Amino acid sequence: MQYTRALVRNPAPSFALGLTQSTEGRPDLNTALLQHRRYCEALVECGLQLTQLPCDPAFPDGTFVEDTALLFPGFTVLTRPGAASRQGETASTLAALRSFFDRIDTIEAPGTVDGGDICVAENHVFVGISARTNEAGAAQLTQILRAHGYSVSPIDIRSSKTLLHLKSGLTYLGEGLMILSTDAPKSDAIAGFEILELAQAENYAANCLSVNGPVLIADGYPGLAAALHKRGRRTLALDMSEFRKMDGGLTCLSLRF
Ligand code: CIR
Repeated sequence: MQYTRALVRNPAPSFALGLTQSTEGRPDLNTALLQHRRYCEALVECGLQLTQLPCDPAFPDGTFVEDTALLFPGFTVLTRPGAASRQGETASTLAALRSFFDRIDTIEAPGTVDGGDICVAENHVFVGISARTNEAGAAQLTQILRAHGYSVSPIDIRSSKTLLHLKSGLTYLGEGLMILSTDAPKSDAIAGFEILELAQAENYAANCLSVNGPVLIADGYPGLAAALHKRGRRTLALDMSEFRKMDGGLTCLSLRF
């Protein structure tokens, strides 16, 4: 899929107060801002025009914009994030989306959906059921997606102690290629794809992102880089250390469309 635009949001001054299960320590705001700037530059290098969402210290996790909406050609779904502290982030996402989309569906209570749980592979969508995306939210989303001609498979990740979201451990890079961490469930639903399973030491790198050809990968994961180069894919490696400390990855930092 070719993208022309993305929504992004700078890390807020309160970034270090966000939700995390990581034991890697407190992130440094200035380093996070530099890493975010480099991430934005990489998106521009891939041909995207960026829209900056307003940064609000009331929402320390607000930089992880992916969780607040799902964007498809011609329609969009405003999510209802599973963490109560994040539900207010959608208001500014909605305001920005109104400039670009006529059709905006919404996930309603008691449903919750985080964008990080949604993996789109061509016309098929994998919906992670997690601590953030509940069954009611998944059911609402499934109905919306089917009405737009997408097929949907749920993947339950609630038994995983390490995955926050489905895409923490499974991402689709186009051309039939799926990247999997060792802790991603081996669902029958992904049987038709080429599976590239990472070594356990590279599990964090499973969250990677293909943008109009180049693949954005986290810096420091040579196994994934080599496997992608072998398949003729160009990679752009980005230092993600400060976002990793807050359980975030490459897909989380933007909404592409
Ligand atoms: C959170 O726990 O909600 C944030 N600290 C991290 C969200 C990462 N988002 C994503 O993977 N899509």
